[in-house]
Amino acid sequence: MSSTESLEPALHELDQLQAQAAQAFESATTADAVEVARIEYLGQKQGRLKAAQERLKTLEPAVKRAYGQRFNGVKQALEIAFDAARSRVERRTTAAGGIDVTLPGVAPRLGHRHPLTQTADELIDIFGRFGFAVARGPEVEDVRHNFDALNIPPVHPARDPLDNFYLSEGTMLRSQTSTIQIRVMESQPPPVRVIAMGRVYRPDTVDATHSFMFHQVEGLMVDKGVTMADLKTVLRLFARSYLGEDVQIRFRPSFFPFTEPSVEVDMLWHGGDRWVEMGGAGMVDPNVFKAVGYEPEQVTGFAFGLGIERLCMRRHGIDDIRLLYQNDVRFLDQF
Ligand code: FA5
Repeated sequence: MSSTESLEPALHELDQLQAQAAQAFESATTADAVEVARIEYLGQKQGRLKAAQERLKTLEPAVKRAYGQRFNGVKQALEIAFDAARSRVERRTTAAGGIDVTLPGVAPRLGHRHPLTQTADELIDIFGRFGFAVARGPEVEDVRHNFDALNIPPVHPARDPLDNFYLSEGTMLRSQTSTIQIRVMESQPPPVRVIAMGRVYRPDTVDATHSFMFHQVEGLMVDKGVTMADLKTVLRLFARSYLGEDVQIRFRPSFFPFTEPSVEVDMLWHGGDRWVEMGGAGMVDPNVFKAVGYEPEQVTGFAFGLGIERLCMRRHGIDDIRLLYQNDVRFLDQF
């Protein structure tokens, strides 16, 4: 074998080594990857540069010099490539305030709507299909909308300071969404077909089905010839849509100052062993129509107010209303 023959392949391998090492250092984006490349190419024991140096000993004296010169060039290029890679990943790390931005990211935990929000949205959907639009009203109310216009006179026990959250002489946190019936009728002539929902506040003692803050959905339909049969049909259809075809509801005679006649609506609780009150309802009292400037001889109407928490609890088999307010993700994750 002549000296030129053995030199050419050896030089070619040196060129390849340089190209591969450059590629490895350039594509390393983390400190760990740079270290892996360093060990492979510049490692003192088994690095590929070391192996190329060992090869020098096996070459004939005539070609040693040429090989040695090329080897020195490759060695220098590899050291420069390594230094560049190392300072590049270090810069990235410190630029991000000590955080290694080259590490895979932490995927954000995706949340979802609270079960009460889901319930509210579904109620809007169902009543929307029955032709009910959505109305809104303020949580801080005046006593006219919470009581007077609803035919609840100043001496009525429902106005007792111990049963309400008064903010001042004439204002309070609304105790029912029936306030919005008044606001809607004040702002438009009949016919009316709306639902309204939101938070209401009462200093009730907290237990499994009572809270001092809860949500109600109010319904109001006013037109010529609206009857109690319409009320019962709408509530039955609603209960079946939201709670399932097999749900049982019952109507009990009751009293509200703003409806006449009035009923209480109960649903058979999950487990089927007891009835739980879902809401109150009735035919709008003529005095309410008078208070908002409607003509009681011309129109009739029905109204209802249902507890959203209890509907949500019945639907999902939740036993305690307090679970809905604790924001424990182990609970909320289930819906
Ligand atoms: C009312 O609030 C009437 N405004 C309903 C009404 C509207 C009658 C229109 C006639 C016409 P009641 O106080 O019964 O009624 O409350 C209605 C529903 O709200 C109850 O059936 C229950 O489902 C829910 N509810 C009442 N108090 C609480 C409470 N402390 N915690 C959770 N839900 C409650």
